[in-house]
Amino acid sequence: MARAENLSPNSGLRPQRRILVTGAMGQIGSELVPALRQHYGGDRVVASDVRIVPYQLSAGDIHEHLDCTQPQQILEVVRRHEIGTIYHLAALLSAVAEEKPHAAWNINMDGLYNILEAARQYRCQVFFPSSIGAFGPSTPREHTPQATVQRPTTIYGVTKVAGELLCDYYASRFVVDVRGLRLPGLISYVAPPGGGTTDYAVEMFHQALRYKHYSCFLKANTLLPMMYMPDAIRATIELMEADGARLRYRNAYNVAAMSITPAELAAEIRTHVPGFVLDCRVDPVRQSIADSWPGSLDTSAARDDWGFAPQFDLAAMTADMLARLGAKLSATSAD
Ligand code: AKB
Repeated sequence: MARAENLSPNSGLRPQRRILVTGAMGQIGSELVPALRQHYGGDRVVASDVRIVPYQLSAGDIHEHLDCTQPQQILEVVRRHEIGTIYHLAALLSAVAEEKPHAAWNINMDGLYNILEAARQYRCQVFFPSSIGAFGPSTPREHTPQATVQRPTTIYGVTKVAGELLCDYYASRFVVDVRGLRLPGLISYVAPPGGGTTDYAVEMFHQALRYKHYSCFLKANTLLPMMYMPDAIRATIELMEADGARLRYRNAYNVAAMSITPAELAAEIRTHVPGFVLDCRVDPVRQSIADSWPGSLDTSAARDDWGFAPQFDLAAMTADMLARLGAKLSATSAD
């Protein structure tokens, strides 16, 4: 689980109304929801997803079935639970979006529009997860600036750029307190990733521990920005608690903790799992998505405006990930 206890001192600013998380059963939501419950109290957080909850809810945990393409459902949940903050995580990731572009537009764009409209009407704060997918082949690839060319060539990227612009518009036109991160690839041992291009990294850890062998769907030298999930969860909550007057950007801030290739990740894993073998069976769709994305990001705006400071580099992330995933896999196989 993300370590919410590591949050900075200004985390004492607690919102009075409840917090709604959409897409709560996804890769980020699976760790953000427990972190928010730990930080603000379990009765303050409403987890929602269009999927049916497969697990036993702890006593007191609030869960709603919510389809973000249905505006009335959102308004009803926001009204009934007195929501003041919405973490809007429900979205299709890059590779799945490319398979289903119409669904991607519907879920990623209509969903965001409906959330922003509910936020406008009920004066909610909103978190929007943008992505490195909001950049494209004409963006400077190294040390990609905060403000730069954004002409993505994937439907996922199109929805992320349009989403950033819509967030900017609601912030300036309707004074909605919208905040966002341009997330890199996220590495986590809690929930399996769901259809991203950077998911190779999570798959590699699973396969290394199970079989000491992984066939990667990207070329071994594909450089992409990444971050360990505990850093992403902490950054998300810190951004939402930051002094709004200091935020120069309402679309989304560049964040990342490392830039790595599959070969570099494999070499680091090999220091803990001797004999681990990486080979590559390249998927042309996901390779072309990765080739259109930055290799590294300039994160100085996030550092300057709200103190972004990731704690895990490649070595620290790999050691923690192997220890925690290893423990989880052993516990599962012992069941
Ligand atoms: C994906 O690969 O689609 C996501 C992302 C970088 O936005 N992890």
